[in-house]
Amino acid sequence: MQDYELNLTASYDAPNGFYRELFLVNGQQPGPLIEADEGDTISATVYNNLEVPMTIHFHGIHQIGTPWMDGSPGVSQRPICPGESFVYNFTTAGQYGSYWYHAHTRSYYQDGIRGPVYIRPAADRPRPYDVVTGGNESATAILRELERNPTPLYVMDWTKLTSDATYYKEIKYGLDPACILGFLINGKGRVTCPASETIAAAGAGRLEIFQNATGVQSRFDSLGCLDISAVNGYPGIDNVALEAPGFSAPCQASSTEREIFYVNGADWMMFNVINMAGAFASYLSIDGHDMWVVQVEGAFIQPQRVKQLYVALSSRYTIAVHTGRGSGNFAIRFACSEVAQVTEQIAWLSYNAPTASPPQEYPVTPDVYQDIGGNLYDPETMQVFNDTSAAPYDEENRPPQGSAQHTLHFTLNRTSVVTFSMMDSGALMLPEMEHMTPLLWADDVSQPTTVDTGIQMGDVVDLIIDNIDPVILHPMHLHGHSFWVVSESNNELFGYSSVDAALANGASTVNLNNPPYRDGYPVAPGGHAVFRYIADNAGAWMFHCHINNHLITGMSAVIVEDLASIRPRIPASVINY
Ligand SMILES: [Cu+2]
Repeated sequence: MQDYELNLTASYDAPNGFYRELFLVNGQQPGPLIEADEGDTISATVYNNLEVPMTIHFHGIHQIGTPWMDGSPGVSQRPICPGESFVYNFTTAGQYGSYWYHAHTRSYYQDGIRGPVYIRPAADRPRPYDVVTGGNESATAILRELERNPTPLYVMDWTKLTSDATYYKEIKYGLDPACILGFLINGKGRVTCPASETIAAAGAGRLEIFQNATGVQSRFDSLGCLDISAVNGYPGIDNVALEAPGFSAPCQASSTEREIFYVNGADWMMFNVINMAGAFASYLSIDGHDMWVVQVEGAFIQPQRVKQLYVALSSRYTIAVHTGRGSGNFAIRFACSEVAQVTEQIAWLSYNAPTASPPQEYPVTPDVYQDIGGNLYDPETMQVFNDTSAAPYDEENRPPQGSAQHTLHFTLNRTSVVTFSMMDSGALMLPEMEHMTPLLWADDVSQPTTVDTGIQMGDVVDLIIDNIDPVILHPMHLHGHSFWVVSESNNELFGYSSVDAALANGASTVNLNNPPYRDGYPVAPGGHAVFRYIADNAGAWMFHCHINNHLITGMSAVIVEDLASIRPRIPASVINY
């Protein structure tokens, strides 16, 4: 049993140079690492010393047999009220790798309630390190050792206002809060204010996408935020920047600390990369270094050697990096990948002695692979990570063939400036859901965003997801399961009623042989994805977009799975909580 106590408090601080209220876990943000060996039980007692209701979701942990430990308010539990505590207790059996935990009430994880979880793989899991090292035994042994304690490399977004303040402005003024004050890396970073020509050059591609989709001419402000006032409900402002309507404050630079990773003589480093952001995905590259992606969302993969990794929102990747440059300082860059903003944060990979003073200059070297918009300087020769071909290294981890027992269809759609739906009906999950009797034991589970098609244990379920928005990508996350992405496209809707129908018509997007295995996956604007999973976990499971302001303005559903078999086992302590 791995025992943890998570003490949630509010504080006032300036991680990137600008003071605001924020939330901490055990006095820090992101929160402390929760670690275990595969098969261990984890117990985490959460003390809510905030003034807001809270639940903690262990993202990617399946909660097999303990759906009431999933931390979904109104679905798996009642929120932990201010001043109260709750014990999360669950097994890690059958799961290994990199996960995270975060607040699942409102958008509070963007205020700081987010932290990593790491489960060391069991000894008998097949590892792909030989592929990385070319069979060099000592190097393989080094990677095997590094795997015990990978270095944290967590990216998160940071805003000037709290998430509640943002939300209320969003609703009051009809503003899409699509502008952040910048990323943090491991909770650190600074605001830089690139020259307007630099922003314009890096953002040219996304400006064109926006203008083609909306017919509206636009531009970037000094924070790199796209002026989207023409498609917001509140006209006549440059953008929101999460400051105020009327915002037009110029970018102010800060000089706060950046994260530094000292190589310290090592030949290899291994990083657990986690996108803990609430709004934006990013492109990761490390100046002068290739990245070997070896693990994605709890499964080793056939390794890919790349210069750039698209880090989907809420997703986790483990990378091995050969640190053979000998000297110098190299930037680790996270550049926002979304249309809405050009912004970059860096950390340092340093060959200096840890006692030397930290590097200060903004790095521009011949080894830079991407600009502040994440555009590669040489896209012809620079390999990028390919999610589609990232099948699990374990060849037994393949989807069931044949027909699914249940095919559920979802349409990702912006139904107004400040509402987002994933139901074909356009229904929104309502905010008050968080405070209703949890669906796990509610008398009536029928709601406009509940999907109950009589899924029984062992059934194969296909989720067809069509994204009909012309601009916005939605990173979709399923609770309680991992799934195989058996079809995807970034420019075509699925167009069939089922995977069977697609196969019968020779659809080239379908892959039942060696698809990626994930618990979250981005669905591109105008594109689709089909997730296939086995119903092996009775419960009521959230399925939602992980962009916080989409989630809390409606883009969420609950899939009911054989509730009858699990209800008699729900502990009284959870129901009566
Ligand atoms: Cu979304």
